[in-house]
Amino acid sequence: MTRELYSIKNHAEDEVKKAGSLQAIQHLKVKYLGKKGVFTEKIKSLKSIPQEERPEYGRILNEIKNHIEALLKTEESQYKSSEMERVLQTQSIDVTIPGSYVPIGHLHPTTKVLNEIIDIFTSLGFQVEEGAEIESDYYNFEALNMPKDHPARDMQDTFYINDDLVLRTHTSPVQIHVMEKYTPPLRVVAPGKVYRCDADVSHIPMFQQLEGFMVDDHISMSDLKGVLEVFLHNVFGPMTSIRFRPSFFPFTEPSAEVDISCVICKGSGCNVCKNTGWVEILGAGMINPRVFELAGYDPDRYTGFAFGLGIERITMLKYGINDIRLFLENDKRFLEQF
Ligand code: 2U9
Repeated sequence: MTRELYSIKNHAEDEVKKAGSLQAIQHLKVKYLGKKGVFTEKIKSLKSIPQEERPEYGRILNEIKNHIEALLKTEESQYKSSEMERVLQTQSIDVTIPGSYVPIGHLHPTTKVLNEIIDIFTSLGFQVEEGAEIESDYYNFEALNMPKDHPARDMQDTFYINDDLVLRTHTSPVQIHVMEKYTPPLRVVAPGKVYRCDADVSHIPMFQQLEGFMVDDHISMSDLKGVLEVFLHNVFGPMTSIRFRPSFFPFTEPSAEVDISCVICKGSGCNVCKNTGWVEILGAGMINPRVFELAGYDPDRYTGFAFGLGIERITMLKYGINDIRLFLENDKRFLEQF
């Protein structure tokens, strides 16, 4: 009986020796140790061995099975490590080759400039407030001293949603909401998209604005001048000259348009400044007491300044861009320059 076991052992040893590959070893593992393998079948048939021979037979079967199992294991790991050696020899990796380039995007130039502007105002203590792009006629016009049929409404060609709702033409409604919610002192900037029915090289129907205001006891035009000077010198450099020209807005009185010395020719005259040496950069003024009255603030107590600027215009002047429509074309040759 046990002779058969020794002959299986010899045959198995012979097969393992001649295997020649990892695959053949794995095949032998199944043949001898698998569910229907030679040793598994022998263990199953133990009960057919006469009882007095069974313990000795079982011990030898177990010994041989363990011996072949260990032999297969050793051979398997030897084949695996020589396969690894072969791969390392033939498929070496040059770790000095640069990785493959993954293109990543970056912020839009107007977003970069807007973030830069917001940083300047927050460093001066202004808080940032945002609001809805659809506004009522009251918040977009009436509360800003532009009653229905007032000619000042013609300054902003408006997209009407219905008789009472508009796409906001400026971010000023945000400041009205802020005044209704908080009491002075207030230092607020309101960035966001605004809409006007206008399109040419310097106008697009949706553009970005940043408006700001400061309200408290004793705020004067010199506060306005100081804040705008810090802002404009930060964006365009400390040598930039600034001038105020009298103007008119229904929500500010007095009002001014603010110019800076031309960023292209530094004031000597070019086609950007139409040979004047100056370019218009923003509008500003002292908040009209009528606006305070409508918001429920005491116009005899509080004064404040306000200003408004177009982000695309500032970006165009900062980078020397001559067509505002480039910002909306998504042409990578343009966008990759910033
Ligand atoms: C409140 C009171 C007053 C905001 C102001 C301007 C002047 C202005 C334009 C600049 C270029 C708009 O983007 S633009 O076309 N804006 O000239 N805006 S003062 O005045 C306010 C705002 C809110 C409660």
